[in-house]
Amino acid sequence: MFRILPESIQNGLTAAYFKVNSLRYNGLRGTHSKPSKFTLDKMRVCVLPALTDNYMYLIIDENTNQAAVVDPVEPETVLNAVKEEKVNLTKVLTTHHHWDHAGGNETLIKKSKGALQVFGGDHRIGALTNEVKHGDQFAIGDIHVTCLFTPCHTSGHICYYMNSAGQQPAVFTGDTLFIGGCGRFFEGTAEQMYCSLIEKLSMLPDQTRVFCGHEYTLQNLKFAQHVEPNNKVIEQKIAEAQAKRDNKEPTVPSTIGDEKKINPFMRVTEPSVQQHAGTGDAIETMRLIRKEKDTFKG
Ligand code: GBP
Ligand code: ZN
Repeated sequence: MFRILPESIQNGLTAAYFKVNSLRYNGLRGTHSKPSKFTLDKMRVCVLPALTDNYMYLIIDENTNQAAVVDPVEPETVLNAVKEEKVNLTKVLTTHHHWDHAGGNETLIKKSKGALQVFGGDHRIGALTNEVKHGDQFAIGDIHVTCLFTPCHTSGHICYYMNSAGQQPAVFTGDTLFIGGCGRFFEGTAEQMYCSLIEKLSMLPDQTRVFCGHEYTLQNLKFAQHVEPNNKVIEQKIAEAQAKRDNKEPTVPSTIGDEKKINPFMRVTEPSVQQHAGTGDAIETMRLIRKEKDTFKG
């Protein structure tokens, strides 16, 4: 029903494809991961590595050739990808105001040929044109986007949930949900992160692809294993992630279903995680494991 294949594998172009594209997108500079592409039926997602461990995402509706970019901190890389993919970029989706996510907005707008709308949930986001709140919807061609208000890492954090008639959805989670972990509580409480992760993101369909803001997977899974040493799915996910990182491949996307099996912050209602925290209360568990992770060295 649903197909998700890195296109390099799909097309049998592997190394050559990556080399050409990483040179085009990033010049000769080294990057933390190779750029990659995933086709979710009619929705194409280009994973664009930026800075030391950030991800930007170019999302393309293949029906209309309309595109949006999530957190374009490196505008030059984004514009090269737009040119390469021959798409019409019309929207910027900002997850939160931190400079490593929103810091490229103004330059991208100046350098971009067409007009761009900038979506986000916080006044501190540069060049904001469309302030959004929980439940707001808009479209990228035939792709439907729903805004999920997920405060805690920052007080105005938004995740973007996307689906396209009868096809596998995706969610862009910024610094709220990482693979195997979550963002630090810079501007919020354990109650808010509980609400964001358990009452909102966990309710999305299990097959929803998760594209997060940073490549933190291996560090996160080390902590996950410390919390649940007997969880075999974590062990499996570490092996998969390690194999990808050995090839400089991104570990995104995960799925909501997988996160519910491995991510301690998505599992604060589970007895095993509560036992580690030494409490029977899920919100208290959230508070305690986040506090422990703040200084966890692995
Ligand atoms: C690591 O490299 O493993 N644990 C990280 C350390 C998001 S970036 C870096 C870190 O703390 N990263 C932040 C985070 O939430 N990590 C989750 C975790 O440690 O479990 N940022 O760049 C961060 O949000 C930022 C920018 C912070 C502006 C504050 C301002 Br103001
Ligand atoms: Zn952040």
